[in-house]
Amino acid sequence: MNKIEALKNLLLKTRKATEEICAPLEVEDYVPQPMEDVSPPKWHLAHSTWFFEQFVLVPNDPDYRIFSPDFAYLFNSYYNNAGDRVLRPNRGLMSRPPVREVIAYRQYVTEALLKFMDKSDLSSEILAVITLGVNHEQQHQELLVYDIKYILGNQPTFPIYGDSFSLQKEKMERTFIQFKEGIYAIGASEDDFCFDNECGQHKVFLHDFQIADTLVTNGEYMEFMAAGGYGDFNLWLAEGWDYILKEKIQAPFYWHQQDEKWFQYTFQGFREVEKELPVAHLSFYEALAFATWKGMRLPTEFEWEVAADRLNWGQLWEWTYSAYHPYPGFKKAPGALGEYNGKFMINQNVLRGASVATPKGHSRKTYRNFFPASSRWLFSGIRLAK
Ligand code: AVJ
Ligand code: FE
Repeated sequence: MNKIEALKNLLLKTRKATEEICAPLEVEDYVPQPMEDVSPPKWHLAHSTWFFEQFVLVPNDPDYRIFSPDFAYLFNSYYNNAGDRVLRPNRGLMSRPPVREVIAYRQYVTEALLKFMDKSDLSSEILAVITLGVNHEQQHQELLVYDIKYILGNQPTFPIYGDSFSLQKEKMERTFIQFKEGIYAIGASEDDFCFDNECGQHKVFLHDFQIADTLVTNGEYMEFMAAGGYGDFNLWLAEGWDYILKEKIQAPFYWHQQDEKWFQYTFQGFREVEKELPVAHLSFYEALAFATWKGMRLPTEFEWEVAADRLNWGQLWEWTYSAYHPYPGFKKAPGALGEYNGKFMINQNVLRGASVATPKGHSRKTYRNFFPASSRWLFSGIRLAK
């Protein structure tokens, strides 16, 4: 199969997978935005489509006719180079266009892309933007999972989504794997697709370190809670302490206490917390307070990358104690696509690994995910280091 046929297959598979994630939803579930970080599923379906329309078809395909002149305003996320848009907190106000029109938009753009890709004169630059569009849609598949969980998991009835995206029990004994101090190569080699934020291989000096081969479990986290972890300011960063007081946080997100027992909302419904599962839905602040209570710390993103081949990873994104900053030699693309990652390189922490909600093949050991330290609705967990 040639390169273009392979990309067409991947595109089609990715477009279908996005719609499959939404299949268990009722039409009413596609619209609400219960908090600013959460986008309506309908918005994700349209925005991931607009990305291809705006950055592949409009600039490159003279035969393409725009589906609707309103959609750039409605479904542009944050690209100042692509013009004005509905502000993020207002995404849930759009009961129009209806879901069926967004589905039609998806089909229209997918078909136009496949036709466009049959033209013989596609440059490697255009193929790179289509590949970026596929990876972008995969990122939105994962965000869809977070957002669907938030939409369903904050309703009084705790509706069931289904068996997908469930966590597996961690191995019960933990080993700390040792690494020697030295100079290590960090970053993607750029032979295969990588995001701009992980490119620019460079060297980093690391001291001796040890890193856990398992994630922290619910059982261990309940010990921290029972020991008064949420009440001991000595375990917390000042910002984290202020945050848990202000938000009245006493447990991971989606946890609820009933008759001395802890329950959590999962995609399979409201269930008693299982001790052997990895603890999830924590802010960076909580992850760090737990590590501090253990007399340990969180790995840096560089330690994580050096250790990755010897770790079991992929259930939950792992908070690192590394700021999301550009690598040496970071190059920002000109124009709108330069806004993709670079402008967010401030006040966020890097997470490494992948989660059960990450599409297969999307992540890799050099992949840099990033969220503000207070984020809890993502599928995040804790790996200890020392
Ligand atoms: C990498 C998950 C932080 O949520 O904005 C989606 C992914 N980038 N569209 C985000 C993304 C552009 C990004 N995260
Ligand atoms: Fe996006």
